[in-house]
Amino acid sequence: MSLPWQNPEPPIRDPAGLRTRARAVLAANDTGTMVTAAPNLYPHMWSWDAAFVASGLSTVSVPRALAELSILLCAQWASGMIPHIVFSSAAGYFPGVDRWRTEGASPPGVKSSGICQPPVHATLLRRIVERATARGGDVAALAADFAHQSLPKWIRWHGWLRNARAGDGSGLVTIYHGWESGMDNSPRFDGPYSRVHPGDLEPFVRTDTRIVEDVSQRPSDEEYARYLWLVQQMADARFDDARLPDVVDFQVKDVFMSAALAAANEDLAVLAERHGHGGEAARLREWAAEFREGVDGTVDPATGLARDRDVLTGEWIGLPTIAGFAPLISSADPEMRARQSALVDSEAWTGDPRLAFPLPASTSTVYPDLRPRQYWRGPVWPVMNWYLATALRRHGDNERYARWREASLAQLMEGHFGEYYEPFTGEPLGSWNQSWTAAVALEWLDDAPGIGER
Ligand code: 2M8
Repeated sequence: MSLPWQNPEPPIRDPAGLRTRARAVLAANDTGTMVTAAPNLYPHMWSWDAAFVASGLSTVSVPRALAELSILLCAQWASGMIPHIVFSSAAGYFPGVDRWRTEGASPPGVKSSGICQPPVHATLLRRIVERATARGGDVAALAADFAHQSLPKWIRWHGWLRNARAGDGSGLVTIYHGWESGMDNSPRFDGPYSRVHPGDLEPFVRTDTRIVEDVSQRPSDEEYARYLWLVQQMADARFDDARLPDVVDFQVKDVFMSAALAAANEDLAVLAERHGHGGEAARLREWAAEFREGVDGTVDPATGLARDRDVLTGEWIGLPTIAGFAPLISSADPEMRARQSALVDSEAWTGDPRLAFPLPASTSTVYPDLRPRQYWRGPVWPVMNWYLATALRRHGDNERYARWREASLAQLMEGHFGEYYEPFTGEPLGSWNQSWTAAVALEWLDDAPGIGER
């Protein structure tokens, strides 16, 4: 059968073929200094993409993986924040650095955005270091040295999140833009965005819809106007952490980001103990506990899903999105984990018989306003599935991990390395040859023991 998105490349026939092609995608997206998030749509480094990319790269070359994280760390702000975009010299992405007006705030010589993304880095760094340690020799020594040298920077990053974004002790990170969540236009944010009313917005011309020609796969112009309005509000306040609560029209306690931070604090504590910063471990574990409890406390007893909270209205946001499974990343409560695991297997999620592959979509496939082709409103995201699966395995769930691995590899054999996939047909959508998709393909294939299992 010829499918409309059939790959012009020869079909991938086996895991070895998938590995070769995934490596080729990362090599082609490598500018020599950074692996861009995607060839055309995203010609720069994105913060959480870089962490997944580094992990995938470490299956090929640990030094190259560590170099990727070094570039990201070079862009860390004096406050400790790691920006969500580190710009390369390429043109063609909007909003570019000029729109962000971060000069003077970002380190000298670095062009960056002024907001952040989910803190998955320490979790993936631990994975890279453990992989290198298992290999032994020079690579192990290099990774240990990198961990030792970079730990203070990762700790400052977590400290900034704890103090600037969760200083209220709620164990929940505040985001000031949907882009900070990484799940830009998820229905989670429809309520908060409905209260963002762009004022005197500088005119803009989008580039993304020139590259993804089927505009229904991307956010609408109305959504973009709101995104840019928030950028303008923050740039006008010079991204001053103390002023943001007073000036930004979008403020959400992000449960998924908080779970990622809880897990990453645990991982950083382990790295600190193993690599010469043991005195920091207790503080990192306190943060881990704070965010773990914060996330557990959001779970809706009626649905079993974790919720975000709109800071400006005080309302819970309990929509059925993949973020509702945040406790699978962070929770230590066996009952909570069992309930969430049963839920993820249900017909509203991976048990939906209409799915092309039994993998969780970004929004429940039975949600009445599901948009199966539109970005974070319905498609399946390979990077999310791998991240969640590794969290499941870390907590001993080898069975579900194995099932998701098999389904993910079957999905990826299609060969486009799509940014996201239509859940019912398996059509690759958004950008093709997306770096983090290639990276997780390499990780699934390598199938090293889970973090913390060594
Ligand atoms: C998407 O976000 C950017 C804005 O940051 C965009 O749409 O232009 C999201 O999927 C985000 O999570 C991801 O990091 C980025 C690059 O892959 O693209």
